Amino acid sequence: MQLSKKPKQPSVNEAPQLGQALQKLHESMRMLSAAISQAQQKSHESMRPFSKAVSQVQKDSKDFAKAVQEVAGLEILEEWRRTLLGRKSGSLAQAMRQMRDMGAELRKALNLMKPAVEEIIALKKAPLEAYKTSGPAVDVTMPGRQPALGRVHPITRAAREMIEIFGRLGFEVVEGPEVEDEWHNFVALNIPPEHPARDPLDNYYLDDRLLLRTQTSTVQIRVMENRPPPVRIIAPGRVYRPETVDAGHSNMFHQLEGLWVEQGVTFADLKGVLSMFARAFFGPDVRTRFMPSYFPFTEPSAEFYVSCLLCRGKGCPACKGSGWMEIAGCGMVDPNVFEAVGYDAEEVTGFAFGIGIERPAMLKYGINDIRLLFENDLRFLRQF
Ligand code: 2U9
Repeated sequence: MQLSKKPKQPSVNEAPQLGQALQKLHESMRMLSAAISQAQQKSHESMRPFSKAVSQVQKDSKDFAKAVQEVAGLEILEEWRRTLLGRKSGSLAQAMRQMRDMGAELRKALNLMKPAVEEIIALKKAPLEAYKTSGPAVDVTMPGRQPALGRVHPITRAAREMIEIFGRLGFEVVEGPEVEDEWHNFVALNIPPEHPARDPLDNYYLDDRLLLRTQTSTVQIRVMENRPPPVRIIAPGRVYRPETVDAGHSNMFHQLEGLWVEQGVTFADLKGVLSMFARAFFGPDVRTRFMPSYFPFTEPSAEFYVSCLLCRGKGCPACKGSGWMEIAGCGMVDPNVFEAVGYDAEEVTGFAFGIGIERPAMLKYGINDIRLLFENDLRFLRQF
């Protein structure tokens, strides 16, 4: 935190010189007391004309020495200056005017006392004056500012939970580029040139070769191109598709795709992994079902549903009365995909799945509009 350069409120006995000046004052007070008692023993000093002034100095200097450390205002300091050094009525000033008649000891004591008092007043005055002209730098009585703590975005939170669950099942996280070529986004995934998914209007092409990836399968293709089986990986990340944005659709969203390739991997393993995932993520009571489907990169293919979390399967507007919500697509990796990456489809089998992260996150955290996730409105984000 950058503090202003204003002086801080002067504290008692701040300057080290003040301590020394106070010692000098005490020394002069001791000398004064000694000189007074000496003079009293020698003669009837108390009857001398200056004795009244001297005892006033003795009293005032004692009070001053006691009080000065606590003085925190210029007015009070000025009062003390007048009491001791004031031209007309200051007790020390008056006593010094009568010094000619005094003995050497008394004179010495008063001569030491005057500069000590002056020094103390000057030392106290400087910070008080600085404080008066510029005010306090910090109001130490104010409550401190609450540090603004960041929070984990609900998408990140959901992705981390998913990664953790698949991690327990032995899946490794892999990442890859968001700008892809047609080979990794389409060709290697068995999506032929005439397939509607490759329509330029359904993709964000950057030029005639590159596009923003539409799925994170591209990362899994890259892994298989670079290492032999077995692989057991998940690829979380952003994907892009031109969509009309509404409460349920965004043109950028997040996916977590999984791939397990090894000798003897079956559809039963796929069902087991996704069912375990659903129970771990949504709770032990969630029910699951697989429905036949079609994707170019898997054969056979299925859609994976969980019982509606809002109506618990009874049927509501959120699940369009069906009691089920689709959260993933999946299937056994198509042999053409294995061929594209140089894996032997006679040797290994594998399953793959794709989970959109937004939908399960919205179901789990009770978010009814996908746009809330990307508007960065703090009133929304602070709720997580
Ligand atoms: C490789 C081979 C096959 C991944 C798969 C799906 C089915 C799927 C959707 C779910 C919701 C996309 O986010 S979504 O809109 N995904 O339906 N994804 S099978 O299949 C692969 C992946 C990698 C090498």
